[in-house]
Amino acid sequence: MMQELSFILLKRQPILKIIHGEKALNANCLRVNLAGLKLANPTMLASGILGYTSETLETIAESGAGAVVTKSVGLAPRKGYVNPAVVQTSCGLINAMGLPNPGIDEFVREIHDAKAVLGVPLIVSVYGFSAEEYAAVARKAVVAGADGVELNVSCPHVKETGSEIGQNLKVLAEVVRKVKSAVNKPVIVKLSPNVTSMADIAEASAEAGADALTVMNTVKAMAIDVETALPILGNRVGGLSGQAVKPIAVRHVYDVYERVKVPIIGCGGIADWRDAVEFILAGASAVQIGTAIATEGPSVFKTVAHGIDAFLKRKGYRSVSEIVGLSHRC
Ligand code: RRO
Repeated sequence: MMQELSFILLKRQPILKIIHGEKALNANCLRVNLAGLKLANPTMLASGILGYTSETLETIAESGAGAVVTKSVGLAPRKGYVNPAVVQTSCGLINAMGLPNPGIDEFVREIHDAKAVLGVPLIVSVYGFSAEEYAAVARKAVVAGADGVELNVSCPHVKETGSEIGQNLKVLAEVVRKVKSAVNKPVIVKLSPNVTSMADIAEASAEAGADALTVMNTVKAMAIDVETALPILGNRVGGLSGQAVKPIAVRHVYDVYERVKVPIIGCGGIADWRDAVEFILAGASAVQIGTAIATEGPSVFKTVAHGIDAFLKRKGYRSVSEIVGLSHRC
C-alpha cells in the first residue's frame, strides 16, 4: 500500500472546519476555462498529495476542488525512497518520496475508476527518463481517460528525470513536442524553482507547445536531527512545500506571466483565499493546493473557493478572469 503523504505525520485537524454551501462553488464568477479544461472553480489538487487512488481523488473532488492532479506516474513501478520520506518543519513540509508509483499499466485502472466517479477534470501527472517515455506514459493515461496531463519536469531529487530534464531547454522542448504529438488533450508543464531562470524555461515550454504551466514544484531543502547529527530524510535531501515557499512561488508566477501568454497554474503554500487571490493577481488562472490539505483538511478547497467568490463580489468583479494578472497594470 502506497503511503499517502498527508497521512504520514499529521495530527489531523477536524476535516470540516467550516462547511460553506454548494452555491458559491457553482457561482458563474468562479468558472475557469484552463486551456480547454472546464473548472467550476479555480482550485485544483496538486500532484503528490492524496492522488494515488480513485477513492482519494473522489474525496478531493467532493470536497470542492475544481480539478484533480494525480501523483506522478512513470512507465515502470517504483518503490520510492526509504522512510522517513516527509519531515514537518515550522514553515512547511520537506519530502523526498522518490516518485513511488505502481507504473502506468497498473495505474490505468485507477484512471478508469476515477473517471467513472469524478465530476471534475482528471489530470494525470507523468514523468519519464526520456522524451519517448514521457510520451508513452502520457498516451496510456489519455487512452485510459485522463482529461489532460501534467509533465513533471521538476521533481527536485530523482536522478535523470524531473528537474534534470526540465533544466535542459533542448531536452525539455523535445519532451513537450513528443507528448503534444502523442495526445490530443491539454499538456501542462510543471516547472522547478531550483533553476537560474524559470522564465526562460517557461518560454521554451510554451514555444514547444505547452498548453499551460504549473508554477511551481518544491524548493530543494533538508533538515538535520541535532541529537543524532544526521539528516532526517531517508534520501537526506528533499523538497520544501507549504507556507515558507509562497512568496517565492508568487514571484515566479509574476515573472512567468510577464514572459508567456499560456495560462499559469499557481502552486506553493496556498492555504486560504487570500493566498489564492494573491497568486491570481500575480498572473495565475488557477491554483493548486497540496500541503494545506494536511493542515486544514480537504475542506480547504471549499473554503478557498468560497473566499474567492466573496472577494470578487465585494470588489465588484464578475469573474476570476477579470483579476488574472491585475497586479501587472502599473
Ligand atoms: O515523489 C517525490 O519525491 C516528489 C516529486 Br515526484 C515531486 O515532483 N516533487 C517533490 O517534492 N517530491
